[in-house]
Amino acid sequence: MQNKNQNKKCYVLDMFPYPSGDGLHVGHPKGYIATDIYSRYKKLNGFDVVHPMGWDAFGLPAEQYAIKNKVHPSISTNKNISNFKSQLNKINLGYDWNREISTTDPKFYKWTQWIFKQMYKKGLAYESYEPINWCPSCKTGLANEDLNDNRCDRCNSVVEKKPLRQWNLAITKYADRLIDDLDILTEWPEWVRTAQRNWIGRSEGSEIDFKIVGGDKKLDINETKVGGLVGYGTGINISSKYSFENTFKIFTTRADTLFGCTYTVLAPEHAMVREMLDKNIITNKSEVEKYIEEVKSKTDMERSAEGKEKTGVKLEGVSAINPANGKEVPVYIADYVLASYGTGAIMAVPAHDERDYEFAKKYGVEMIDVIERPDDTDLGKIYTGEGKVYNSISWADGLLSEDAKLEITGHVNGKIVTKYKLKEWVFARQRYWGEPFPIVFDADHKSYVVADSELPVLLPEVESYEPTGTGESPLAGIASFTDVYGYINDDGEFVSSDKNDSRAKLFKRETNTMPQWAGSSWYWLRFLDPHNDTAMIDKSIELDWPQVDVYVGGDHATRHLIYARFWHKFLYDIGVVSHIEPFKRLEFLGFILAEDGSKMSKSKGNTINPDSVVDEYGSDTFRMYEMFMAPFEATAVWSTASIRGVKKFVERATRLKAKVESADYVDVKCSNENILHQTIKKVGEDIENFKFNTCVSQMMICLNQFEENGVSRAEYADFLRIMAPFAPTLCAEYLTTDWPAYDENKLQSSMVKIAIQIGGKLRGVIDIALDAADDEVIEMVKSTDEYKKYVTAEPKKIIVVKNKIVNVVI
Ligand code: ANZ
Repeated sequence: MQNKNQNKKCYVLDMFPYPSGDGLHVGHPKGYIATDIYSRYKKLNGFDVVHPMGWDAFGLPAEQYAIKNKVHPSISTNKNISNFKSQLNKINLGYDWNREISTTDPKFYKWTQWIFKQMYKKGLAYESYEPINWCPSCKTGLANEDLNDNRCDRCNSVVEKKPLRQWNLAITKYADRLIDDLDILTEWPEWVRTAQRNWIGRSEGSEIDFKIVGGDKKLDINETKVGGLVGYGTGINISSKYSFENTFKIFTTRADTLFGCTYTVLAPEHAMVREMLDKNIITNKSEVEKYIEEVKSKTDMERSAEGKEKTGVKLEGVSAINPANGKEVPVYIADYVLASYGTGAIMAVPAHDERDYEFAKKYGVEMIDVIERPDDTDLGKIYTGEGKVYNSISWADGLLSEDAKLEITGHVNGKIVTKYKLKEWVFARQRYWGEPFPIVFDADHKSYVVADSELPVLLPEVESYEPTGTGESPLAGIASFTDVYGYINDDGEFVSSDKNDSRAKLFKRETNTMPQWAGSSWYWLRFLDPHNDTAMIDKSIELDWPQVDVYVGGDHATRHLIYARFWHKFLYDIGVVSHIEPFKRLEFLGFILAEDGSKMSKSKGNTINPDSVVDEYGSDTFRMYEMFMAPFEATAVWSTASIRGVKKFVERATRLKAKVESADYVDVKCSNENILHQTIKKVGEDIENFKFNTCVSQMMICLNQFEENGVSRAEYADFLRIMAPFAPTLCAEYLTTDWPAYDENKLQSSMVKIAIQIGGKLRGVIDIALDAADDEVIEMVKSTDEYKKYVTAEPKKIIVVKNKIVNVVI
């Protein structure tokens, strides 16, 4: 690619849509209009701009549409794409269609498969058999990111846990970098960065082993000798008293409070609970089983909701031993402890943890205070802050929390660990409409990636693409796809060959497909070099365009934007890209709501089709209205009354254009210099800052003044130049000319309007130089027709209020 100017490049990108069968409603193009204005503005300022559009066309939505409408997904997808495209063209969006891509195009997904292959080779893509989220209605496994409070993001069904053979991507290996590099993303909204930090959820803490004991008590000869205090430092092994002993790990961020632990909690799903039930160690078995059953229907979000009444059941017949002092404490199961976080077990410190406090109060568990409060905090109330340890043990008392965490963890042979809420990325889907994996298996189910010459692994045309629901992808039933003959080459990669080749063996292809998020995790790179057959992107092009300059969208604060950053960092690690972050600046748009203030959706029947709005009002009005409605990042409500107001403005601008073109000067009464230069400055700056609504209002102010004062052809041409990115139909001939420059000296008005008041009544206005001397002002007032008409005798007094008013007292 040739660059006009080595320094001035601008890559402006929209989050590309999935081409749904519903088409666009008026909420969708808001971001596209903004990027179009921004791109056109940058071009007018001499930038080499890349502004492409493409289609995120694989995945569940496209497939579900296809199933519902009984057409093959490839056919319906193509149809939907052409519908989207014509809708976008109708809004006069100047995309560079030479760069168009679709994630479903084998030429594109060849490289999606290639990236997966590189991840596999680096050990970042691996199979596992753990229970994963399973949507019973979509009949597929899902990643954590595909859930909203344990419900499927697509269909709202409560997901189940189902053990399934899976491909995982080791995104957790990148967790620290994904958090730490947020610091360089200074042009991202702060709330998105916070959302990502919380999603990744890094916690520094300690893992500490607790012994759990139960069952029959054996005779213990030592008990009396040590006065009941057994455990660490006493040389007595407490567990010898019981028939059952085991250990479980807890995760805590507050090891400094270990001496204040008065009970422990296992998540109801904890494996040790099951074990102890099965071995009849727990004596209130039916009560415990009942509680476990109740918890099953609750989502993690419900379970951890703040202020929710705490529930739980004490495990009778067992106790845990605090490793710091050997004290026996009760063991509970409670749903506020989640199986999916930390180790699924906690030490509870009711004196210093809110949830433990509520629980202990309800169930009458002891509280031990071990952190000194700052002076102004009431004793007796729970204190969750850090401070000085006391009430613990001589060597720990007096330490500050920070040091105590390390010391105490060390003393009980615990481990300092970092935990993340982020889970590995469950990457396989048991569906048809996705990228096939570049993986084959031998007879022993050993996996191999395919050689580059085998890419792309094409998605076969099939008759039946509906999900099987068995946990197998529909591809599993297609022998012509699954069965391949070939051999493993010197690089350990699979090469297909003739069945009769001496090296040939039968291999089976992976039949899962990749999730919808795969293609969108790198697509911005492909736009830069969409037709390259030998590389995903040419190295020199990548060096010229190392980052997307502005990325615009209204969704995916965490999901797509975390996946994309992860893949980009991986591509950086293997030398494909030269920057560690893909998106320099991020602009998040606010949604457009239906006229009644509710969310627009096909099912509610309250969507407005942009096609009909454009037919009625024209694309310029539609574009300007969407920008004018509200600040870009704010939610806005569609209003037919307001779009009419914008239409009037566009019509006035059109009429004035015709007038100016037919005569060089249109009734020029006074200079428009200030307003014009102010408008050039403001609109330019506001476009840079994505403040499009104030651009439009400034243009309205400017037009008002032109209409009042009259305007010269040259002045109006400048106005149309700044209006061109917004209204490219009306201003078509100005789209290729330069953005006008403003003159700093012309921003301040040199003239003022001064009102003439005669005998207490407003009689007229004069235009005069700013800060003119009083004599000069009086002179001018006296020469007006109004003065001659209303002042018949010598006035009593003439009072001049500088730059404002002249009061003639008669
Ligand atoms: C004892 C303690 C004392 C705690 C104290 C806090 C304050 P973050 O920051 O979110 O990582 N915890 C650990 N695993 C849990 C699970 N699976 N379900 C519910 N809660 C869990 O929080 C870590 C803290 O959350 C841990 O530190 C633990 O409570 C609790 F004064 O341990 B703490």
